[in-house]
This record gives sequence, structure tokens and C-alpha cells, in this order.
Amino acid sequence: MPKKYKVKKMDLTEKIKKAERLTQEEGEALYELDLFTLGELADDIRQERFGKKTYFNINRHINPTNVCADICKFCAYSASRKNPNQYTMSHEEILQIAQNSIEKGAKELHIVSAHNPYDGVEWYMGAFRKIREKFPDVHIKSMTAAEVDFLHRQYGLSYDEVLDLMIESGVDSMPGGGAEIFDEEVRAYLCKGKVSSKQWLEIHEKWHNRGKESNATMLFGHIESRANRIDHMIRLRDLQDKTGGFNAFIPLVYQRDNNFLNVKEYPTGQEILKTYAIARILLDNIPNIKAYWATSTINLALIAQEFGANDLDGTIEKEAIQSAAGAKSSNGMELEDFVALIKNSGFIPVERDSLYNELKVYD
Ligand code: V47
Repeated sequence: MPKKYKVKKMDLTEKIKKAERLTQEEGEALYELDLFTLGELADDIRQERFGKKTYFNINRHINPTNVCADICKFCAYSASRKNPNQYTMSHEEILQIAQNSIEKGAKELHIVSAHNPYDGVEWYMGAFRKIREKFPDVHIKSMTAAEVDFLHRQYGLSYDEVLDLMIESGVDSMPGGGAEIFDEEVRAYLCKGKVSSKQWLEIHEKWHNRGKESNATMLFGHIESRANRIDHMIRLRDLQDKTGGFNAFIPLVYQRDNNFLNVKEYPTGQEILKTYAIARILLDNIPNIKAYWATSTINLALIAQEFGANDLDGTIEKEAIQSAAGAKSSNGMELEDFVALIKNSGFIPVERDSLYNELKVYD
């Protein structure tokens, strides 16, 4: 039985036009608007802030190990689940990848690992130190809150100690991974034992309090409800009111292959676009809405530019987490192709750095 909302469509659109903040119930009611009304409302906000500019960066995703102590049902990457091919890179291998990518123009290394219980804190931190020593200018975006929590649980360090070690070792910003869905019941089913919602938010708050910036993700399109998505966004909005440290919100579309999550119904393209648009409207204090093309497909990411998204992540080069679950992102995208796709879709590609300073406008 579909839920009936007391919120009137007129009141909702008026409120959005007046830039008034929406509640949980109003957020849920947004899904009842037709796609084009919602798209127009989200696009108005996007155009006011960014015009036709779409941000991206030249980045390299590195996933140094897939050996994982945690068991998340949605994950196809972890070697302890359906992926039998375990690997852990040495520091030398990580440095070699970094060098190759930096020589080809990468300005950001986005480093995300599984929760490897065998190699110690020094394996994680030593890699950052060595990259920093050799490449002082590259931006290191690394350590999801789930990884921070794992090092805390496995090695008895406090969150403060892990975060300070990250800064000493050269990490510049934190990626948004590990947030999944904050609702406690859904989360317990998806990834019991991993960082809790409260802890995820606490870790980002502590990071922001150190003057550092981060992103926030939401994994959607599996077993969660629309209400769960709105709740997730509102918890992020509340923290952002306190710290202002989130640069971007990234709704990650669930990829279905090679994992242990039994999903009956997948979201339609319309539902995905609505979710981007709602994120743009609801998250009035997080500047950038990223359509991460690896999970949405590049085609839908380009359309998402009309539905509130102003950022498409980057060229990626290599990627192992989403592609293990079926995404077509294992070899990234060539810069020329990426720029041409954004241009041909009627937007202005703008290369940004990792903290959203503009580097080059391709007009
Ligand atoms: O937290 C795992 C997700 C995330 C699946 O901060 C899956 O700029 C879809 O956080 N289907 C890691 N997603 C990636 C991530 C990220 C990506 C791009 C940009 C940024 C950023 C961060 O990947 C995990 C998890 O939520 N994930 N399995 C799957 N089957």
C-alpha cells in the first residue's frame, strides 16, 4: 500500500522556490512529484550555483588490497566473499602505480582498501608517507570512515589517533565510502559489524574539526526504502550544519553482480534521476552533487546533469570495487572522451582539483 503524504504539491514547490528547508516527510513526498517537475526544481538550484559548469578531476583510483575482515552482503570486491583472487600490493607496487598515473597527469590518488587484518597500521600509513615523500603535490584522498573504524577495532587505536596518523602521513582528504545506508535496521542486514552510522558521522566530524574536508556517499537501489534515503541525507545535512566539512554528496547506485545480497527490484533510471534531484534540493548545505558515472553508467550521469548533479567524479583510470559487482568502470575513461561527452551533452567541462578549486575550463 503506497504511503499517503499530507504535504501538498503546491506547498512543496513554493517552499523549494523560496529555498526553505524540507523535513523528512517533505523529502519523501518529493518522490511523488513527476520526474520533470522535480528535475526543473533541482536544475534551477544547480543553474543558480554553477550555471552549465560540470566539474570533474583527473584522478586515479587505487585499491591496494581486497583482503577483508568484514562481511558486507553487497560487496563483490572483498576476497573473503565471492572473489577468490586475494591480493595485497606492496608499497613499491603502490608507488609504481602512483608514478605511472602522475606522469600521465593524475592530480588525485583516490586510495580505498578492504579491511586487511594481516598487514598492520604501518602498511596503510607507510604507503601514504612514501607517496607524499616522492610526490609532494599529488592530492591523497584516502581512508573511508569504515577503514578508520577498522584500524581502531583491529589495532586498539582511538579514532583521534588514526586521524592524526593519517594527517602526519600525508592524507589530504577523506572519501565518502562506508556510509552505505544509515538506517540501523537496514545497515545491520547489509553490513553488521562494520562501522555504525553514528561512528561514521563521528569520524567525519572529528576529521572536519581538524580543518579537513571529506565527501559523503549513500549506497542505494537495493533493499532500502525511499524514507531510508531521505533519513540518510538529513543525517548528513545535520552534521554539515555543525562542521561545513563535506564537499560532495555521492549517491552510489547499487551494482548487483557477484555478491550475497538478494535484491528483488532494481531502481529504474527515473528513480535514480529522482534521487539525484532530491539530493540537490534537500542538501541545501552540501555544495556538490556527484553523479559517479561508474555506478550510474556514463549515459545516466550525463542526463543527471539536468537533474541537479554538477560533478561527474573523474577519469578514474582503474577501479576495482564497483567493477567487481558489474560496473563498466575497470579501465576508467580517457580525458578527451570525458570532456567531449560533457560538452556534447550541453554542459561546460571544468577540471577541478580535489577541493573544488577550478583548474581549467574547457569552453
Ligand atoms: O563504501 C561496494 C560501495 C564504496 C558496491 O568520495 C558498491 O569521491 C555499488 O566510496 N555497488 C566505495 N557500490 C567507493 C566510494 C567512492 C566512490 C567514488 C567517489 C568517492 C568520493 C567515493 O563502494 C563503498 C560501498 O558503498 N560499493 N559494493 C556495489 N555492489
